Amino acid sequence: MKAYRIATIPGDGIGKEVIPAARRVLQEMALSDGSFNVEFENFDWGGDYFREHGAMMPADGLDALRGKDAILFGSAGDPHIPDHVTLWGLRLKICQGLDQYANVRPTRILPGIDGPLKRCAPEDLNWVIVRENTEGEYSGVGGRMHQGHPIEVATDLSLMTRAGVERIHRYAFRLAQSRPRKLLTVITKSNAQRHAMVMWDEIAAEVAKEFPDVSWDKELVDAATARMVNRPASLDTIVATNLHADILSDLAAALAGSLGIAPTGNINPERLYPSMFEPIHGSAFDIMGQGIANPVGSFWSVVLLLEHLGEKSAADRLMKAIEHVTANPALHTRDLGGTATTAEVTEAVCAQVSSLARKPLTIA
Ligand code: NAD
Ligand code: K
Ligand code: MN
Repeated sequence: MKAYRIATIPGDGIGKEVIPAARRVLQEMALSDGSFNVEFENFDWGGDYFREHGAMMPADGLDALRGKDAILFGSAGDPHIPDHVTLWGLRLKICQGLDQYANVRPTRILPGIDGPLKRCAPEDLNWVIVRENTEGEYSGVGGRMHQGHPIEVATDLSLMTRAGVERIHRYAFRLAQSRPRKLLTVITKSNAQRHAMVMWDEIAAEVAKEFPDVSWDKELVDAATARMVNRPASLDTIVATNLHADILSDLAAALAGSLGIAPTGNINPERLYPSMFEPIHGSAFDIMGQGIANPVGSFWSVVLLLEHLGEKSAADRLMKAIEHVTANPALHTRDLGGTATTAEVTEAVCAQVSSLARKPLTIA
């Protein structure tokens, strides 16, 4: 039997609550599927590790991840450590170190969940945002001079390479091509950012020629926020820079009902390195330790992980189980206006997963 080696990195805050829940669900998937197995290795990296060792993860941590088939990640962010230290010390280190350059973020309105867009039917909001995940505004290039003095200067350079931009556009066009509507919107800000973003636009137009069957358009990032609210059905696949997509995808998640639902995959498309799957949310300091975090974003991330491993039928079964559970308001956590706990939602999804395994799938 196939055995997948999965690394789990719960990290900080509610990551420690939702990733054990996701691990339980993935274990249940394997047990009830019967055709594959999962071997977990847990890494307790993050804020606690930092307090003990002075780093978010060990220096040779990436080596421990390289041999895995996939990684399940929670969140980096601790109330007592600056955010840029936790993020750069763990999540960005892994994404850049394992060249997970395509960050893929699907958004849909799941059954039973009301987004704030009351006039929007679920079929009118079905997006996937592709985020450039290794360079751009988060290249890490920059510095501070004369710190604390009146003449202080600080920079964070948005560094873009032709190779980096070309590969993310090609990934996005290919993804758009694989979806029914074959529609791609390229997000830009080339009116104000006249060097890197102009190159971004030019390369989009070049790559577009390889995909004559994909219709594409361009939208400035600020206008894109309004378009997401006013004309959600005009969008399908979206490609944006690291910072722009970071912001747009939190908006997308909120429009679909909650930040607690949205999943993502940090993908190395060439499969030279393992890809990493995580909910898009962070440590949620305001609710951590209470057992009320919504685990759906982590479960949907397991769906993406299973798809990545080629376990399509298991992925479909888990997605059906998630949708069955979201359709029941009694199983909504507080972010969705309900009172259910993380544990209750986890149990319900596990029960549904094994009941779907026992009977043949029916078309809803
Ligand atoms: P956040 O996503 O942690 O929380 C924003 C709001 O959404 C909070 O009110 C929170 O309660 C709510 N929320 C988020 N996930 C939820 C869930 N599963 N269920 C219910 N409610 C949920 O964002 P933030 O407050 O801006 O950041 C907190 C920390 O997390 C910071 O240290 C930040 O740097 C870090 N962070 C890490 C990642 C990551 O590791 N990928 C992503 C975002 C933020
Ligand atoms: K996360
Ligand atoms: Mn973010």
